[in-house]
Amino acid sequence: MSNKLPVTYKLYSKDGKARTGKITTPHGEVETPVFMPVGTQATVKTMTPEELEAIGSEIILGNTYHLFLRPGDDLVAKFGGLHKFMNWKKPILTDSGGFQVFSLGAIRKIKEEGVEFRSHIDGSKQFISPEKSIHIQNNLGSDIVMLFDECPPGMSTEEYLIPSIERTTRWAKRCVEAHKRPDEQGLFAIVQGGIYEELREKSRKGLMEMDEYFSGYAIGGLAVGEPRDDMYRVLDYIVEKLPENKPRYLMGVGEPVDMLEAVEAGVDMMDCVQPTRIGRHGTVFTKYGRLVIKNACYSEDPRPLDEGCDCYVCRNYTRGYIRHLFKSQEILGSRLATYHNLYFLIKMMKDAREAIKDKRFKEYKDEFLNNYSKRGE
Ligand code: PRF
Ligand code: ZN
Repeated sequence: MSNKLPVTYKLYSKDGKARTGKITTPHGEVETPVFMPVGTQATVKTMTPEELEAIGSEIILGNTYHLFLRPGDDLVAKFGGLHKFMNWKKPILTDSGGFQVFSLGAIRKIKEEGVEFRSHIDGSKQFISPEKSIHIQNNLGSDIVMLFDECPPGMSTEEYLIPSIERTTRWAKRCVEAHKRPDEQGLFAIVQGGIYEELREKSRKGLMEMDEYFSGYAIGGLAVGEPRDDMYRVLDYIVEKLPENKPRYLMGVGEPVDMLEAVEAGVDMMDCVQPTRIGRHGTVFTKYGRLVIKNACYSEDPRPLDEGCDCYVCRNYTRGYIRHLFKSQEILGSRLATYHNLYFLIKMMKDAREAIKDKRFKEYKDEFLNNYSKRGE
């Protein structure tokens, strides 16, 4: 392996612990902090790659678990990898399957070797090990490959977490050894440890012994049912202990309030299915909080979804029209709401970057949160 990692980070500026920077990958650059739309099944649901580019997405996610089950990573490799398969030319990060096996595969058995589960598609018995997860991700050809980890439930006890962290650290070593394309795909390690600071530190230390192989670090095992304050406390504790010259990625967090807290603690990357999922079902983000477009009060509302938004949807369509689309179960409703929600979070992160550069992040965050909790409309 050459000593130059394929994914690198350059720090631009700091305001407190919040920071701006740039990640460089084989498929281009990403300005951070960044929100990453989730494209579980080789598509960000309802969005074409051109639309994703139009709203300023610089990187998207794919999922090892789903693509392994369908259409299969060998098939994706035959198309030249995930970028070509789905016609997305910018960076892709793939999650390892560690989390999806736990949240979707109803029947599962965790062993030293790997995890047994049943496919959510046909109920067939399946197995993913650290080596297999990396093999699948090598086939998918993502720019950033996540290590195969265990994500325990948010309220797990220390007795449960200690052996779990130790196993995740042993799995990390196996992932590093199994990685066949270290010059083309960067590896990100995942710090676990639940809500306990000592255990977060234990996980971080174990992983950082292999730091030379890692292009970045993720914080896993948060936003999985623990109280909000515990999540904020853990972030405040652990993020600053990660290497300053590598990106830090908070996995599975997409609620605006949590995202800004995370940025304040020094997080650079975040992803979540929430904006696309709630959008498809008619809930949209606005400056003054969430809005459920199906509600009767919007039937004659001539305003855009969010009066403060300048996205394509808000420049061209009314609440009344979009409500009609949802009531009539027209696909365009889901498309427009998804488009706006993703734009909203990407714009929020862009504004956060500007605020950090100008050393006024705290003011930006307080103003955003003050408006967001108003429900004034
Ligand atoms: N591990 C992995 N993916 C994840 C998580 C994790 O802990 C989470 C937790 N919020 C979301 N996605 N591999
Ligand atoms: Zn909009």
